[in-house]
Amino acid sequence: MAATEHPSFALAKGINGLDKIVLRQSRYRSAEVYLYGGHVTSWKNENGEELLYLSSKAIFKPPKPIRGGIPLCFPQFSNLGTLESHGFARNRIWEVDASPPPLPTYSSPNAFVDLILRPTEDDLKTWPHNFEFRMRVDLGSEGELTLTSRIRNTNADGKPFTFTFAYHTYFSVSDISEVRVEGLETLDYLDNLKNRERFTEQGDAITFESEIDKIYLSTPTKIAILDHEKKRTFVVRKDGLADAVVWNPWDKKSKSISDLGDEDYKHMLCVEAAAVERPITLKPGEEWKGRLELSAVPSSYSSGQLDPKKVLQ
Ligand code: TA6
Repeated sequence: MAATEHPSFALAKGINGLDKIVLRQSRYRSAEVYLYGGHVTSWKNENGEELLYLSSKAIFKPPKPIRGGIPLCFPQFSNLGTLESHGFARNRIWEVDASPPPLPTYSSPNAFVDLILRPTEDDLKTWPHNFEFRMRVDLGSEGELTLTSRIRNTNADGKPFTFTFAYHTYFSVSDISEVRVEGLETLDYLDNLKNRERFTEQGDAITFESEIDKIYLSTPTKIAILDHEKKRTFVVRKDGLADAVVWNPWDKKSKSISDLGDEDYKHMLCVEAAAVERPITLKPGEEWKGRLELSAVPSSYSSGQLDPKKVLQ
């Protein structure tokens, strides 16, 4: 599988011959992004351990979105509009952006790639707006993974457009019943399992014992996912994305999702940096930026309780 080397990334052939980008920071620290969907499918730490969940039943064949990794939901989150669920960005072929506008690099030496998506003729029939969606995927020297999206309205007809957005990240966890999410306590959320009715979260960390599908509103910019068994904490930092979606289909719903293994819900959790409650409107020439930074840190448990203050500082 010959890879085409570039100073900061390698272009290679992935599953079903789909083009993918490989970012390397060291022998084991790596990340992979498919041009199909601009989709991060792998993020590995210094021990070569996979940090993202990717379904063993994932279908790498357009137009089916890839199940797992980090799907991009744009220009519509879920069924909040007339388009297909989660919009079309995740099942379009993206390109490597040869001349991206400058953006600070987070890692030195640089391991990053710039991708770009523009609407197809077909897209313009269903969503009649011209845009440039640029995304930089950056793998940092400490293994942190940063996705920076810049969406520009390039309509020539003076029309603004409005969209919702999410980085639909699937984290790999050892045992969902042993996982806690810190940083969303006491927040209001819309419950997708109850017609998006609005509720307020209880005061303690979120734990998991059944299906969950909640949109937390106006969250802090940092959220922690504590994997007790792996003594690992994922820290999610986000900018320009006010909300966070937490999803686990649990056993029954899993059986209705063909490209998800029946037992896989035990080893995955979606915590998605999102802009849902207040859709983003851009006039022609305007640009929105949404940044997601993921890091995985060893967590020193005492009594299974990790001091959220330390993590979320
Ligand atoms: O982000 C949560 C959610 O909207 C759930 O409602 C569930 O449908 C999930 O996304 C997966 O959606 P998908 O279209 O990828 O099957």
